[in-house]
Amino acid sequence: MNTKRTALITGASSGIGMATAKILAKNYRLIICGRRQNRLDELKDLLAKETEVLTLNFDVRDKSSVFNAIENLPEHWKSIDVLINNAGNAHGLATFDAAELDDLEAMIDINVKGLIYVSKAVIPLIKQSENGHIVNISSIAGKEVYPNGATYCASKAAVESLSKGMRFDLLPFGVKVTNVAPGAVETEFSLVRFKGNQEKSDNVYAGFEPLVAEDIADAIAYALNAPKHVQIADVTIFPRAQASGATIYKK
Ligand code: 8X3
Repeated sequence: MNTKRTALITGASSGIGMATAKILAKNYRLIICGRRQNRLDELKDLLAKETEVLTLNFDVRDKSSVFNAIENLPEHWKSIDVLINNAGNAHGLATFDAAELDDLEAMIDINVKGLIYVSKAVIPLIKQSENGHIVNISSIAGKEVYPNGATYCASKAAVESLSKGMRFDLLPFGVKVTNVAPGAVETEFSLVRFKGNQEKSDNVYAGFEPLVAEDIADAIAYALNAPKHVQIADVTIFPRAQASGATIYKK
């Protein structure tokens, strides 16, 4: 009999996913998922003294890998209480007409379709839990559109709708759904958005104090730790210097 609840985290090999794994390790067994097995192994080694950890190596875009991984979970791991849909990223920051179609497709494939695949695979297990909870990592970009971000914003607006829709549909099963919408968080996010251009990435976070991944992990832990009758539906988190997706006060 497992005494700890089990949380599955996508995109756990860096940023918000990794910070969330670290903060949840105290109270949860963890299934950490990502594309970079070496990073997952390092995180597993780091957390091994605190909790039991299983790594799953898949790309959320790859539908059959996602379903295979979940369907073939070891028996001992077939009870999942919490799903953190964190995997997601931005590719490029360009006007819609100039943006590369491959970049736009990647954002829809990862942020929207990937989240749907993982959720469809994991929800049958979550429904069995007495404490089912899904946390979807959206973005301020899901609530507001900013220039050069049409498709990224559209992908995160889809996450917002999926959070609301899942909340309706999972009511009969007592599954809580929390939507977390961060503003500027300094992670690998901008480095990926700018395809490895460190200078452009650094510039996004220059002149103000951005959020760090742990700030978002703290909010996730807060939502998960709320009393059983309390459902934190939506959390928007900005750095102190931010007031909208496109408004950051830089010194
Ligand atoms: C990340 C935040 O403002 O760059 O989703 O879209 S933002």
